[in-house]
Amino acid sequence: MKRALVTGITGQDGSYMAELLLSKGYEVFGVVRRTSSRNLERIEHIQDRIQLESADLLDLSSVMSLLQRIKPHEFYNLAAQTFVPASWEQPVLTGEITALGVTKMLEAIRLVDPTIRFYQASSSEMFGKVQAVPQNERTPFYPRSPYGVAKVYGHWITVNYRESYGMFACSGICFNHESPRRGSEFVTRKITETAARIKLGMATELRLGNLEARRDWGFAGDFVEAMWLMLQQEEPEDYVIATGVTRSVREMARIAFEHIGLNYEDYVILDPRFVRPAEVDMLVGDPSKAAQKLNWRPKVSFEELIAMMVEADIQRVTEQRQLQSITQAAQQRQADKLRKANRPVLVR
Ligand code: NDP
Ligand code: GDR
Repeated sequence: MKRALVTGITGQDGSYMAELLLSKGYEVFGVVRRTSSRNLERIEHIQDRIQLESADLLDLSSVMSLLQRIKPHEFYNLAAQTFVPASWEQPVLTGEITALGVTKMLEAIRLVDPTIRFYQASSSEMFGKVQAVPQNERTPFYPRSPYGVAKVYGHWITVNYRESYGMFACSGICFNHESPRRGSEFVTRKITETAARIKLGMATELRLGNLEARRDWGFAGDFVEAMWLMLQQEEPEDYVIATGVTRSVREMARIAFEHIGLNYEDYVILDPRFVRPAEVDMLVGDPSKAAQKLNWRPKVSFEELIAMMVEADIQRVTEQRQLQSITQAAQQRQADKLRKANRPVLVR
């Protein structure tokens, strides 16, 4: 039975990757970092089928001991500080995790077992101020944020370990990919979640930054398949993973609101707090190498992706609201009981 180690398993891609590996019969190990409260919502449904191990990208020895004990065949490095605006607020931490963290993972493999196959989660943010349209594996990088700069380092150190030590190390240069499990701070999920709250009367407005930014958005479930395929090839190589279609944030908002019968213009407010110090204006990938060599194609369209996310958020917000009203009703009953018994009531 093949064994795989996944960093970032509590994140969006980690959860889809774990599902994919389980479906292919792998024994799946996931790296979690210690937190004071539980953070396993995305993998709760598969928790009894995977093994969670404590380690951190900042701590080389913790990863080395894992590799010695687990002896994985494949290593998917999906962990990073992933939120671009946070990389201006915490540039050093972003560099330590997202850049130098990759060297630590590669060093751990080199020292423990250099035959372990390694996947690095590179990003279209490396193209930043784009030098060609569309972007492919040969397009020069011009990152526009501390996050993008850190990803360029992570990318080249992966190439370098492949060339220096002959390791099977690949980078997937992935364009934006989303899902109902996307973090709420990223623009797609922020839009679908707030649209759902507006529809259900729990919010009245949606504050956004640059509506004209364009991205190549795909479905995370499709993208993890490409990552897995890269590690099944005879030769380690880097691949652009994208849909090849670019859309603006404005279009994204329009389609999400239309899906629930609303007009985005009635709710969206431009808020300079969400405008970035340096912006990536337009990204669109050329996935032809992945199509030819991996036989990979995205299955979910942009419209299907938005519909999937909006529907999931409507269901989630409805459940939250029901839970809230059940709790409020129970509190009210308890207060009434105490009042009847002439006992003091705690008012919150
Ligand atoms: P998420 O933000 O959803 O998940 C990030 C994961 O990294 C979380 O599990 C987080 O753990 C973990 N992590 C962060 N810091 C550390 C650390 N020091 N040690 C161990 N684990 C850590 O990201 P995605 O799933 O969206 O992205 C996966 C990877 O793909 C990332 O490397 C990202 O940069 C890259 N990428 C993503 C794209 C996208 O569109 N989604 C596109 C291109 C690249 P915790 O839960 O504890 O915070
Ligand atoms: P990105 O994703 O920076 O491309 O990084 P994000 O969804 O945060 O932004 C996309 C574009 O939307 C514009 N935007 C806003 N963004 C956010 N978050 N909030 C807003 O209110 C808002 N208004 C407009 C942004 O300016 C930007 O142009 C994601 C992450 O997953 C990275 O880790 C990954 O590497 C890249 O995708 C590819």
